Amino acid sequence: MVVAGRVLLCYLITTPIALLTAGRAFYSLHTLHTQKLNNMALVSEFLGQLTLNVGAAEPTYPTVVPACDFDPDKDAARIETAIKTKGVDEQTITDILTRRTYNQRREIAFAYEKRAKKDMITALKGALSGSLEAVVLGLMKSTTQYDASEIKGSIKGLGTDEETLIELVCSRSSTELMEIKKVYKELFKKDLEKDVAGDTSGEFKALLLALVETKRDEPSNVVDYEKIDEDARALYEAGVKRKGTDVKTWISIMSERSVPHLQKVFDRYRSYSPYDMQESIRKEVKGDLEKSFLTLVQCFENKQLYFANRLSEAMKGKSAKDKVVTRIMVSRCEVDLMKIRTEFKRQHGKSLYQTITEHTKGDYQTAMLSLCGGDD
Ligand SMILES: [Ca+2]
Repeated sequence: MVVAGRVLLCYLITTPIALLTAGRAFYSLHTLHTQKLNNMALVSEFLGQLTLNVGAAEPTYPTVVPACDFDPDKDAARIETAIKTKGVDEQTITDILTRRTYNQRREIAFAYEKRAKKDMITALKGALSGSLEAVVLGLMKSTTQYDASEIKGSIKGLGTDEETLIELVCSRSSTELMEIKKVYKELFKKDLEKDVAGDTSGEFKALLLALVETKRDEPSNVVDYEKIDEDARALYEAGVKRKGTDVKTWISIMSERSVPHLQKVFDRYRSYSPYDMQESIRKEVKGDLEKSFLTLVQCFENKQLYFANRLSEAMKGKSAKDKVVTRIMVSRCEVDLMKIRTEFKRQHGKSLYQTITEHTKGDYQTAMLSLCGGDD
């Protein structure tokens, strides 16, 4: 009881700090240094961004929360020793970095650079390899930076990893996409819209671009039943009712309406169509366009269930699809992984923790279990 109380107290104390530091999430290490100059303009810009972020923030259900009794110097020293250890002490690196929030990891990197006189990320890159390296380097990015980098990774070079691109663009909220666009530009000096347009075509391209434009309405307190009915009928008339599909109408409704509105539209849709929205998508369109619409609708209905199902699929075979598992665990651990765990257990009868235990191994498994944060 005393222990539980202490942990709760620590959480209550660290949560406002996490909120305060959340505004810094998009600052690069470079900016972190510049902040020390105590430039008034920068401070006011920082405060502006902080207000903006907190105002737009949805409630989060993280599995990774601020560590209590956090000492960045001590962590940095342990990581320095772990990197220098012959054969590299992966366990210590994993233990520390998977149990600190992004903001704490940045502080560790700052402390590391001060003491070791070199960049921690570069040092980690040299010390680690394979799936574990991907996890640790992913954790050194903010959620937004990570999402932006994953999108970049899915479209760079010859060919496109459509599956990854669809997951990222169709599952992220408008607010998240707005932040991703900003960070994408900062990181890669290119517009996300242009890169997406350059790597896709046809109606698939039109849908992704409409989403990246982030024209979605904010949820409203007023339920507009007329509009709900109108949209439901329009979706039906553009698809199941007619020969062929008026994809343009589907795209505009699904990229511009708020999520709570669309949830009601899909309910109402059943009074027009013999098939529900997902069945209708499967009947009307194919390929990447079908996958994109399905991802969108699944996320509108229950985003955490969508991720739970993605994780389950990625761990169906004998060996897990590490890339998919890593991406979801790293990108959602400070967002909604706790809820994904609940959906996973409910839908698949087995806990996410148990499933990871059975389908992964070694240091990578340790890292995934640590991000998972516990059994259900
Ligand atoms: Ca049709």
